[in-house]
Amino acid sequence: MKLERVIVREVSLPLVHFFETSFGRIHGRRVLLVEVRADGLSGWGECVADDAPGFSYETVDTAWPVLSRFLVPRMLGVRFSRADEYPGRVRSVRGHPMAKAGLEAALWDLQAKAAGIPLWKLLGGRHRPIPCGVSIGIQDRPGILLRKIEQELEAGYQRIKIKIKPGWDVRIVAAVRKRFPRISLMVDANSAYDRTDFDHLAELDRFDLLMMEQPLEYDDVFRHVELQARLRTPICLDESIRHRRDADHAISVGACRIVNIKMGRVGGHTEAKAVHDVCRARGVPVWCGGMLETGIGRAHNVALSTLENFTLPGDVSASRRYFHRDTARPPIEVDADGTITPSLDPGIGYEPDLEWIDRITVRSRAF
Ligand code: OSB
Ligand code: MG
Repeated sequence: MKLERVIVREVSLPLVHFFETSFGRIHGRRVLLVEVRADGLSGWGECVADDAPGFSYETVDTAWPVLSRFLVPRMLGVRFSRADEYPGRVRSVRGHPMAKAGLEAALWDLQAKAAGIPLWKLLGGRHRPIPCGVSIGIQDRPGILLRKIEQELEAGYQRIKIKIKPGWDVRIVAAVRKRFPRISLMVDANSAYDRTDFDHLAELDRFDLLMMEQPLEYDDVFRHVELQARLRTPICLDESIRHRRDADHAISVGACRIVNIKMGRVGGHTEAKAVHDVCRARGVPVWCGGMLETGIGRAHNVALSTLENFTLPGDVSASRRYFHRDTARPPIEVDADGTITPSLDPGIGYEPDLEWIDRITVRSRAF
């Protein structure tokens, strides 16, 4: 296939409800959608970089020029047969995994469509229901959080993750546990703590949490080793795992017992598969993280989650939790048992809603 055209669109959507992490509160989402065309087919990907450099140094406004100037030109007009050739072509571009992943995702979708098979199959997954959890942000009051948890449990979600930060942690988790003694519960600190907080974090051990996600700085694997040695609760790393070597190193030194895989954070499906494989070989379970994706990105996450070692419920949930109208059709929905069954259609298995995408596009560039 020869890549004839690449279109990058920035879309902007309000969130149904604000989302707050230890980085701050957001009310809307800007994302880049990447479309690649060849042989009359279109492949779609989503770049998950955010408006602000909180979770990552990347933003929408860094991903745009990196895609335009350095990534798209390396693929345009190129004859390609396999999406996993792409990482080699962009290897000389340092970093910027989210920008890279957006384009790579579109290439995987295109390859799967050209082969007439679902993306999950091309990635090496198995058709099975994907267990889903939800991530619930920091709220103005504990009562609001309890109500939200109740709603999500009623919708069938299999695991609840709550965001924590200093001042919204032990007291809040205690209140949640008191109200919901037996649910599968975990916390995500998004790097909000440091080594002076170990005694405080150890207080969370008594709540029987499924895991504690990324308590310390993204570049501090060393202190995660010390913290994990002190905790009964498994540590799961998110921000710290940038690629397969990070996963290998973190597991080798005992910095975590679980790994969160986000295609955007590690630079694309090829690297995500490699991280998955490293973890599987070491007996470390993984789950698919989320970045408040719209439907296109969510569909990719569903496909990735069909790989064998994705054994824990992911942050792969219904689009309507975040957006009034999705970029994909049908919108990504979760069954009453808290699972998503992957589509059997070719590629990502969902259609981009072009009319809606046009309406929410704030800039676009065709190459
Ligand atoms: O750390 O997992 C995270 C959202 C934005 C940035 C980072 C994270 C998150 C979430 C949301 O927790 C997960 C979702 O998409 O539902
Ligand atoms: Mg996280």
